[in-house]
Amino acid sequence: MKRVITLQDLSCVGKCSLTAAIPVLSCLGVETAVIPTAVLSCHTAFETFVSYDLSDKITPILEQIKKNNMRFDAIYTGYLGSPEQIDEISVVIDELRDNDNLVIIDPAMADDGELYTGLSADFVSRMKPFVKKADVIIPNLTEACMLLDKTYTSPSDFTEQEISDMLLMLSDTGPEKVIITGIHFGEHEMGAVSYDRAENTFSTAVNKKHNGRYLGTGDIFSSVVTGCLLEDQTLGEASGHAVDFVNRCIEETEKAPDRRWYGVNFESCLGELINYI
Ligand code: PXL
Repeated sequence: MKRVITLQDLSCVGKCSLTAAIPVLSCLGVETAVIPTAVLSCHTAFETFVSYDLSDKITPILEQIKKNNMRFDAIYTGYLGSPEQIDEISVVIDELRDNDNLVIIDPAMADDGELYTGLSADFVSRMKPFVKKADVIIPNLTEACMLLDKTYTSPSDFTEQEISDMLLMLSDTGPEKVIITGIHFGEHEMGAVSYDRAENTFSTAVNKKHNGRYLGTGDIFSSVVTGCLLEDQTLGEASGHAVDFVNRCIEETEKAPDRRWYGVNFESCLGELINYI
């Protein structure tokens, strides 16, 4: 069984980051270890929250991991709470990477053209060199624009050529595989585009477009991709499964729209992940 270590926050209420990643990866048949980077009372899109930064716990945890000679087939990072923490996590990657494991970075920091509450331009500046360390990066369209210093207006303003160019530019900075999520295809469809430099292939994954913002879907998307890549699927296959799974989670959540801020109802769909492996 493959073993991943994922570094992201633990939000007590509002399913996202670790509370979304662990069940998804487990259902994809991957052993999931964690380093919680912060504990929050809830995710930052709720009106109020408290956040306890765990940056000073990361190095001691890493030391123990090294003393026990623990090895991971993938190192997967999600939401990180502060620019300084990006530097700490960078060291974890350097220490845990070997010739065979995969480094997957979801530069979770923004959506719909805006940084998440509490993050600033400094965070983006630190994220730019950080993503170069990855084998795979999974930004949404807003995050891709921020990483490339491009202006974001609306998803419908980007041409197919512009998005392919963005994939190539992001891959040129280091990561062999790039997926950009939140791409709109006409009025009724949305999905993700990806580029694999080793295979020299582009792929597109499309499903239904849903109105409104569903928090935590980026974390679920990246977790499905991580699990599927560890099952030796191609980037295109992994991205296709992630698009389909997120669509199913949103469909289930639409049945109970008042729950939206608590994250999507992925629990109703977890059993379906078995079909992807
Ligand atoms: O889903 C991304 C995410 C993860 N973790 C925390 C967040 C968010 C998005 O707002 O606030 C704490």
